[in-house]
Amino acid sequence: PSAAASNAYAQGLTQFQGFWIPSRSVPTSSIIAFQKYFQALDDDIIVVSKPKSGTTWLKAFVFSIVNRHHYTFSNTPLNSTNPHLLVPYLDIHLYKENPNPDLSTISSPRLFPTHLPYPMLADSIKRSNCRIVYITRNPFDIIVSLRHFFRFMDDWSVEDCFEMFCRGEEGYGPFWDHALGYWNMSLEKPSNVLFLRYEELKEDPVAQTKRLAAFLGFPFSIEEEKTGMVNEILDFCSFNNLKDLEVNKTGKNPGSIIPNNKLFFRSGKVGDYVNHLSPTAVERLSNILEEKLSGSDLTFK
Ligand code: PAP
Repeated sequence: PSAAASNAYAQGLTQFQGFWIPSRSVPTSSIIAFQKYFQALDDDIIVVSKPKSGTTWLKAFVFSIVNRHHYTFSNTPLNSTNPHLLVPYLDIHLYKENPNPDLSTISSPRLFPTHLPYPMLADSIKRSNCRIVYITRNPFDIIVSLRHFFRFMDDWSVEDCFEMFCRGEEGYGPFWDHALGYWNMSLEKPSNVLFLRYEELKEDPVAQTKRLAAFLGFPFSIEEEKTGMVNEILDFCSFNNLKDLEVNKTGKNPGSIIPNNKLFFRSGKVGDYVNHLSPTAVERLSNILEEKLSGSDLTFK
């Protein structure tokens, strides 16, 4: 690995409450403020992901499902606003801009995305009856996606990213602890925590969309199922449709360090890692995962 990426601190990561936080974009003070002041409401929806696991997709998806009676596909704000601007993060945006933001004017259900691991969520979320949707993805594709994404600021090779990941030293890592936290909670409190996988959404989109909508408390009616609403939402939120919207092709979110919205849409495929990681590397990380996840039923293919 190159010197630049060989050390978590050199990448701007800070070890905080057991995880590596990219503290250039998420100062630990904004996490502390969120933990101290955030007051969850029972109908809040917390949308959680590790970077590059399907965040952009899930934000658009959850927004479209819960707002389907308010907007049509021609007037939804997703046509002109990138999902990250429309549904801002708790930690990266809201509590970074203001340690105690007024969130009371947001109409319900409030959607709050975050990359934070379960143990770092505000206690009020854990005590409330709100819903948490977690999306994860096979870590091999995450590594490749991360490497392409961060090329705008770091000259990492895929090997650099891979080595970091194997040590658990990536933003919001270790990956296995992040996933296990939400996995265990989804078993303990299935009506409050839903565990989704990027690959399952791709493989069986209709069933997963119905599952998500029912979990969120916005199930599809028989009439909606008959008239094709599930597929309309899927088509609207598909990689190709979102990627080709002008705002995502040529736009940039104001105030964001991400140079353009296009970066959120690369190839949107499952299994692209085979073109970037050697079989030896895949085997090595598979062994690490097996060890780290042993004792749980959580597995990644
Ligand atoms: P973020 O953490 O920066 O928000 P996130 O959205 O979690 O990134 O992940 C980006 C990945 O989701 C990219 O994967 P890739 O690099 O392997 O291509 C991106 O292409 C993919 N993606 C973005 N939007 C969609 C979508 N609507 N459907 C499927 N995949 C998507």
